Amino acid sequence: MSQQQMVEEIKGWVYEAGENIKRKLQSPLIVEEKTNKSDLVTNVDKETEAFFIDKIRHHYPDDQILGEEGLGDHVTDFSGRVWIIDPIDGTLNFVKQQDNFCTMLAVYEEGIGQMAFIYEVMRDELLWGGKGMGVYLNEQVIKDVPNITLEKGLISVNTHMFLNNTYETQTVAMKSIGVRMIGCAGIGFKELIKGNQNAYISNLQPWDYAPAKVLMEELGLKMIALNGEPLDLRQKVPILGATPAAFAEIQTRQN
Ligand code: 2AM
Ligand code: CA
Ligand code: CA
Ligand code: CA
Repeated sequence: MSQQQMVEEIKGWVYEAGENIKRKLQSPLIVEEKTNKSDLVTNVDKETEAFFIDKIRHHYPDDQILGEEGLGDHVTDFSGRVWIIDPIDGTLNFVKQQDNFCTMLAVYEEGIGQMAFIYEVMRDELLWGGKGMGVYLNEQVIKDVPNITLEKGLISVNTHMFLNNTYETQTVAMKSIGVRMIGCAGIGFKELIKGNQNAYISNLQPWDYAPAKVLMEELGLKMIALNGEPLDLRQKVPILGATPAAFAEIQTRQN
């Protein structure tokens, strides 16, 4: 199967997952706390992860699966093909707003991103693409992302990092024209890729940033770990995603 055919197949799964999520929002959610009151999981997170895993196991039985809710494999080794799933990204928004969340999926091979899907279900906005195949917003190709400077754009920062001034995020944010805190990593990166923001900074798990990394690399946008470590899909890291111009300015401030 060609990369193009595989992408079309996965897009079908993502749209189907979106339809299921919207339908399930019409019934009461079963909500559980994970580590604290702002770290939640619902039946829809688990059911959506199970939905993707079922599709992957059926069509690609030899592949490894890393899913946030733990229904996949215990992946320690990123050799071969690995699927990375964030079934509901922005669960707190999903529970409190029934809006501002995504469902996300990435396919990596030998640790290198090949395809990615960030679907903002309630806006019916699917950002998708792959290595060497370009990036699309629904059916519209994204050609060049405007290289917005730190001073001329809006920046998106994780609330905790901003309030604690981690990595001088307050100083960085004050240089920009405004700060946005949407509470959903997928949307943070999506707005950067759409040219609506100059950067996004947050403490993230692999499933939060893996899809955006594929799409951003394809578009020449920058992503690094702010702790200076190489990006490793095994752990939570402080992530900076940015336009090249904003990246250079923020990097200078870190040093
Ligand atoms: P999630 O909803 O899939 O857990 C919220 O600021 C954003 O950060 C969301 O994209 C959320 O993803 C992510 N996030 C990562 N680690 C988190 C945590 N421990 N608690 C809440 N949100 C977390
Ligand atoms: Ca979560
Ligand atoms: Ca997430
Ligand atoms: Ca999630």
